[in-house]
Amino acid sequence: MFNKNFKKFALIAIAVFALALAGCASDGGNGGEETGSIGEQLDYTITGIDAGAGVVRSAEEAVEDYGLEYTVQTSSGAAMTQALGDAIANEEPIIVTGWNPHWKFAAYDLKYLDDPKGSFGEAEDIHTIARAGLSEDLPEAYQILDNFYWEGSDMEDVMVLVNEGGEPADVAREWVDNNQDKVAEWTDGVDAVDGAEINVAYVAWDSEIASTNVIGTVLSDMGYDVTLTQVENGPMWEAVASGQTDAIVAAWLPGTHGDHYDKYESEFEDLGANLEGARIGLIVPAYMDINSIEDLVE
Ligand code: PBE
Repeated sequence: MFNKNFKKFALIAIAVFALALAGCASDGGNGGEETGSIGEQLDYTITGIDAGAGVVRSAEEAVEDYGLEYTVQTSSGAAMTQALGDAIANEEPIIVTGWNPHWKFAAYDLKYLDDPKGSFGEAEDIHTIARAGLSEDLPEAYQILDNFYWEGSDMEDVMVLVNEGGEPADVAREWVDNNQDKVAEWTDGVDAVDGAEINVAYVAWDSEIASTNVIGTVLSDMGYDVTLTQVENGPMWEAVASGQTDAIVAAWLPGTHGDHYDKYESEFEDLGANLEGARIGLIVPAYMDINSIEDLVE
């Protein structure tokens, strides 16, 4: 009897002691990764995307401008959103190079870090750029590209469905079918063609996968034989400047791609904004206890 009770007592004592230890670790500040500055927790890493992206270059500028100890780790847009999703699932800190329009704002509770030094510029527009001579060679396509204009919410609708597993071409088909009023404005007064070839280049950013597939579907419906060519950012600009591609709908201006734009400006034709009010910056989950890039200064 005594023996049994003693065993019980000992077990309870051990359990209480273990709980007390666990309590210390979780609110005390000496357990695992939840300790130290945000920089220490993140190994001073900002999760970037592809090295050619303007937002990565701006993030590197921010590191300079604010005197941060961080490095911007490059990978891809897909790797970034994967890392963001994993961090949020575990309620861990993460800082990503991000932008909108983007499905991640529909999927997660996120915030931009304030950027008082303006490393990421102001609001941006996304422009359509045509190669030199497109208006003479493919006048109908030129007209449609010139008319192409949609809202950030339109682009996000497409992005959300692609993120949920839809094939970009199928989702674009569905969007075009469901938004014939908008598409009719882009094709208004334009004659259909009979199989002329057109190439549109883009980078595999989720936003540009959406826009390029939509404009590709519209051009295809107008009779074009459409090829969408996926490239890196620098080569995309080179391609439209040299005439290797006919057009891009992925030009983020004036800041994000301003360097590429300035380099080739005389060699292509800027057809103006196809979307207004885009933005880039450093983005964190809303549960993180920081609000400004300045909060990363140590
Ligand atoms: N982005 C999406 C691109 C432009 C479109 C913001 C990732 C960039 O940073 O170059």
